Amino acid sequence: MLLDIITIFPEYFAPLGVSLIGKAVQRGDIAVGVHDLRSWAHDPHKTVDDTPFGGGPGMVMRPEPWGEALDAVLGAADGRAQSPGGAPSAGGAQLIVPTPAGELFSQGIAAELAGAEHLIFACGRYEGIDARVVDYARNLMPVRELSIGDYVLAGGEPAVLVMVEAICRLLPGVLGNAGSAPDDSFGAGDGPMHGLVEGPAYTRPRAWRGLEVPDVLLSGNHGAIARWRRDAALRRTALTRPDLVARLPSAALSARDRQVLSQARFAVTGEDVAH
Ligand code: 6GU
Repeated sequence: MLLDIITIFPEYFAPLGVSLIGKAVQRGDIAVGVHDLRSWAHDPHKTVDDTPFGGGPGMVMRPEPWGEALDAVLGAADGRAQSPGGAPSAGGAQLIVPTPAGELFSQGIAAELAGAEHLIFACGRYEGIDARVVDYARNLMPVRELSIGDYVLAGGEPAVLVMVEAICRLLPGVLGNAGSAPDDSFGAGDGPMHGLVEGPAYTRPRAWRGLEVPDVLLSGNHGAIARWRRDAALRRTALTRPDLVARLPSAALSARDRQVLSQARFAVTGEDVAH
């Protein structure tokens, strides 16, 4: 997978050299290009922003550097794919624009994006990027405007770090333990934890400061352990994320699941689960 990140703060992406993603880059499973938007600003001050038409506070990022940046990043990818020259086209590229006004990023979107060949991230600062940049880019490639949650960051950079990590850990070979992803909270796919957050985990020692590991986890009874884990996930989800419980399809709930949820104070109806 090829990742290109366009930003006025290239230093922000140093963490991509660390941990699982850093190792995947070293192995060549992921190629990351971090590009300084200012290299496509041509005035002496390398200006990338201006005041908003119509007035109002803050600054808007000018379209010209963004247009050149996108053309250059697409052109370079075209070159690598050894396709004929000419106007930049977007082979397998998709543009991701982080913005608090975007669609909410989720495990499902991470899984979709993990199938892409080439992702380009356009990090906006100030009050955003001139809206024509996204209009222009939509003629070249699929574009997704994505938010990582209902709060406002000063810029898209930390959101891109979050999205890149969520996407890249789903690539084959990136996660140390290949079995981990299907059991994650929000489990991609139809694993046992699909739609739930994960319950607690324990390791040695068996007793620590007077606190014991639940006996069932030491029993060697895999069926009982799986059931205990599902019960714990249901209870924790009921407590911390009632919105997720409300979205569980009733067909996904066994009689035992319903019993656990109702003990966790969820009324379980025929069709779906109501608080
Ligand atoms: Cl993607 N960008 C900014 N600036 N703020 C955010 C966000 C993105 N997602 C949540 N808040």
